[in-house]
Amino acid sequence: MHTDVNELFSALWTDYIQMTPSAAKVHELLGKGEDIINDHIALRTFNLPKVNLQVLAAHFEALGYKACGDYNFEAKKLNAKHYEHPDPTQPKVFISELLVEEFSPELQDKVAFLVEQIDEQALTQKDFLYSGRHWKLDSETYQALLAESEYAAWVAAIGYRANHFTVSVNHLPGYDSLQEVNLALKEGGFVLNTSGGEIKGSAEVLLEQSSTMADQIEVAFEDTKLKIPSCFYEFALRYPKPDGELYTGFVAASADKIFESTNAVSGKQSA
Ligand code: OOG
Ligand code: NI
Repeated sequence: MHTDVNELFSALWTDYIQMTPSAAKVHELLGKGEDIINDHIALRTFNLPKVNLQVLAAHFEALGYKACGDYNFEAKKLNAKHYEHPDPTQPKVFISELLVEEFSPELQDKVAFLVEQIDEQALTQKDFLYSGRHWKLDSETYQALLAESEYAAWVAAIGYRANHFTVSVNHLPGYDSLQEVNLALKEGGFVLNTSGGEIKGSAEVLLEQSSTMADQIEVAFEDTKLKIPSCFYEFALRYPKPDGELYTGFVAASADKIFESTNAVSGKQSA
């Protein structure tokens, strides 16, 4: 496990921009060469005891992070929690897990077979949260998982790494609204997730979010290579609560749509 928060996020970022070439370009466009404050990052996993949400969370808890909110996504069959660090300038962390037992016996067997292949020791190693895939995967298994759950297929193919980083628009110089950020992104040629509208949430729920659609990158399977969705970039604007402090939670209805940023863009799915 890491002993330094900044070192962990820096390693997560290095891995993330390798998986998400557009993220470096978005960072340059919005940050104009300066650092950008991250609102949060997100990670995904399966709820099997060996690799569940808690196993990932332990890496953040060791750095002082505390669980702050629980979320459930009934249709997608996911649970999630968010974590906060005592230093509010550190990114929040959103971790979700797939409720594997709610899927077909076939999916359950396939996921169990992947998870069995992880070396137990790897789970607590420093680099686990950006270590990618720990199993062999063929394209047939990927497609079978994809037919039942886009999320299951994503974790199977992409593995353990930041699914997205999120620009804190509150801390982004030169932009006063999420509309302005979205406009700059579209003018820059980036494709936004329009599920549930370009902007998810509102001032009323104290959080507005938007995101790019995940990059499509070539991923190697046992039998072939496929161009599939990797990771995306998110943008968040938070509003103050009645006590004047910015809201720090998430909004389940909005998160439900953000998950769809890794859906395949039609016509661009295969290599
Ligand atoms: C997480 C989706 C939810 C948010 O900020 O609401 C989310 C994911 O896609 O893994 O990131
Ligand atoms: Ni997010």
